[in-house]
Amino acid sequence: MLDIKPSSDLKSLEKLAKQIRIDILDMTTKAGSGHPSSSWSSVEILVALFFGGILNYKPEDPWWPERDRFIMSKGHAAPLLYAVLAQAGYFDHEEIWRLRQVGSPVQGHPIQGMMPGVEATTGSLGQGLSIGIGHVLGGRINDLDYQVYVLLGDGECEAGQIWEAAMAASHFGCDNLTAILDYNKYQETGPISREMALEPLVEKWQSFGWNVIEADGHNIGELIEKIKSVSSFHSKPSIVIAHTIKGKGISFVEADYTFHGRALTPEQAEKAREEILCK
Ligand SMILES: Cc1ncc(C[n+]2csc(CCOP(=O)(O)OP(=O)(O)O)c2C)c(N)n1
Ligand SMILES: [Mg+2]
Repeated sequence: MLDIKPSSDLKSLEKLAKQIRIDILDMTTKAGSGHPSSSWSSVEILVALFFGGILNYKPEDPWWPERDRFIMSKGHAAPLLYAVLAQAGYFDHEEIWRLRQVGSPVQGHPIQGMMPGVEATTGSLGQGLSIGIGHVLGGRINDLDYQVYVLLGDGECEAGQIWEAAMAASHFGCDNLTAILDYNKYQETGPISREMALEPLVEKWQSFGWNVIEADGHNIGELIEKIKSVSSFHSKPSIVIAHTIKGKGISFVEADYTFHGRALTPEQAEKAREEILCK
């Protein structure tokens, strides 16, 4: 555990990102399963949101009505979510070692109510943006002023429900909704460009009535600045298209998309640890 407060300086946040990469490695290697490469892809995005002074939350009161909502729509990256929630103080860090154990609340995909801080049950891809819109509309009814953030995968954006939600969000003027797209250019079975191309992606989201910003998804400072900047856009939802590398930080995982959905062997894990710690 590192002693990191929300809004820590950039050097501390980078150190935290490294620690979270190690936690993801150790959790999935111990479990012998899971999605480490998908988790490593979004580390800096979650560090920016939770520790870069963007999300307003109270770990001691997880259901605080005015909290900002964070929905991990790409739910298979659950190891990352658990590692971040533990660092944020939602639960004891030791809990993360129960990942994927039979009877454990630290399930392979996040389940709302099982672990504090898990806002939504996800893992069946395509649903998180719709859940986010529900929070926006619910906040209006209840006169609550919060921001809603949804992390999407690019393969996930091949699901039709995403585009139905994209239409709905602009129709309902959800300007307190921000999607962040982990654009690592790969899904489970191969490159997005081959499986079902998304480009031209900026134009697509714009044509659905969204404000679109692009960012380097591994640059914490840039992510904080760009995600914060969207609050100045009124009447439209926003999306930050974050360019990332699947398996970021571990060369042999970055180079091989077939690592999706499998843990590293103990030997590979030692090599990965050296790479993470050396960078
Ligand atoms: C509705 C649905 N279909 C298929 C799957 C199986 N599946 C799990 S992860 C994944 C690929 C997701 O790719 P992407 O959104 O790009 O996430 P990444 O791991 O690259 O971050 C698929 C197809 C699923 N979880 N849900
Ligand atoms: Mg992807």
